[in-house]
Amino acid sequence: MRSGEAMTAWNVTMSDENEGDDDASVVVETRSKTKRPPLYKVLLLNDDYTPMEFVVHVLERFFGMNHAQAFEVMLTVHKKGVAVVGVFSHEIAETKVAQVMDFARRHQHPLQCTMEKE
Ligand code: TYC
Repeated sequence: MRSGEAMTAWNVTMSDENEGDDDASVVVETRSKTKRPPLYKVLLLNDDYTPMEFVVHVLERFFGMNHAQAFEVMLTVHKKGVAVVGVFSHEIAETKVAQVMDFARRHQHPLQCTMEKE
């Protein structure tokens, strides 16, 4: 099945008193449209004060990047102003944003991290 395509399932149900072993069985079929949950981009924003090494550390610590990847993404944010640093479910994205914002606040850096629906 292609990505983004709706899935069609057929649920077959029978009444309790009729187990389906004679002709009076009632078969009810309902079509279920199963939607995949929406995904959220986590964005890191540039500022003039947060040290580059701190941002690299954030990307390694909270987004599982190796040092080279983290350095590259940090430079993208520094040059372009913003970059997507990961795509997650709503709950995981919210947790990542909270972790980054809390870590930055504790270290007194103005680093900003936000999320938006993909
Ligand atoms: N612009 C910052 C500096 O020059 C570095 C920086 C990069 C800050 C990425 C935030 O998300 C950021 N020290």
